[in-house]
Amino acid sequence: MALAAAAMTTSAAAAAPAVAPTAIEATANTSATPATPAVAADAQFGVPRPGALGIQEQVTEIGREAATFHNVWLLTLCAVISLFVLALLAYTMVRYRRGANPTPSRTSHNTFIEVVWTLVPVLILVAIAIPSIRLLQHQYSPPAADLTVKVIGNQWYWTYQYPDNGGFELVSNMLKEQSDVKPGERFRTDADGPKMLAVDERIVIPAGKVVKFLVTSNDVIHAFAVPAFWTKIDANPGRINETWAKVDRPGVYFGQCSELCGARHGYMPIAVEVVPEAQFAAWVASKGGTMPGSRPAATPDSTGASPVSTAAVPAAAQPQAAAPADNAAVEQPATNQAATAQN
Ligand SMILES: [Cu+2]
Repeated sequence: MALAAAAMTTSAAAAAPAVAPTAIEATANTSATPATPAVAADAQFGVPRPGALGIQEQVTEIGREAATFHNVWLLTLCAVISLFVLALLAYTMVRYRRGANPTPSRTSHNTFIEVVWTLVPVLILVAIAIPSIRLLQHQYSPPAADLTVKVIGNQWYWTYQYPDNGGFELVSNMLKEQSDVKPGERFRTDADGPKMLAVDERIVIPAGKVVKFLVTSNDVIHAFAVPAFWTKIDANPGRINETWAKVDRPGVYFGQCSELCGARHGYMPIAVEVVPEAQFAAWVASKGGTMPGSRPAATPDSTGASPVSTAAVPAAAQPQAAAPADNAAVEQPATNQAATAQN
């Protein structure tokens, strides 16, 4: 892999158009990648745990801030208000029942109480609004991105592009169970992840780096959601939405399309594999991509201005060329047609 990466670097340095053919070669050379994933899925993190209560364990700073806001502040506040109202109701029902209080009070105004029951809710809302707006501000002012991944929703699978890394593309389909595949076809193992969540191609991102996700769709509205990152954003055709994540803990984190998008909406899971940086570079090389730092700064089309547009040429060239090595991409139309026919 290191050799492949070095070869990529030199060819990229020589002339940008040479990237695509070399990339194809690199992909072809490493097409014998084992079917089992490099990182096995975890039973604790990034998966819905049977019988567990509450929100998934958060692995981003934003996620931890949001989960704390929810678990510590909102939940406490809701519990206190509910208990207070319940106690007030119970006291009134007992203390002022007809038997104990035959002549009811005819009071219709009490300025003090009216001021209190107006001010207290206002203060409660302010107490919720301040941490809530602070959280939104943190979510919507991300630090400068170290890596950009373009996420594209399709009926009913995801494609992922790496514009900063030569523009290679992954086609990610849900893995079928062993009983549902023909002999010789790849099926889900426990290392891939739980049933209905495991995929053949995971998004791989480096640990401890700010990753920007540009999210869009090819057909209808989907939504890119990874609960352990506190990330959920719509994938709209013709628009690009942006979200981000900085995950410190290596591991595999699962999500699902979270916008009803058609018959097989429930069958387009998301799996994000977070790996140490060196491993990420090796993975990029194995996909025929390059690391941004390995390009010469003087290259006219280097990433600086618009990573998306500079990636256009290799992005168009690579997936088709790499497709024979990627049976998921070849299989895809058949899968969808079969699914549509079934439904
Ligand atoms: Cu969808």
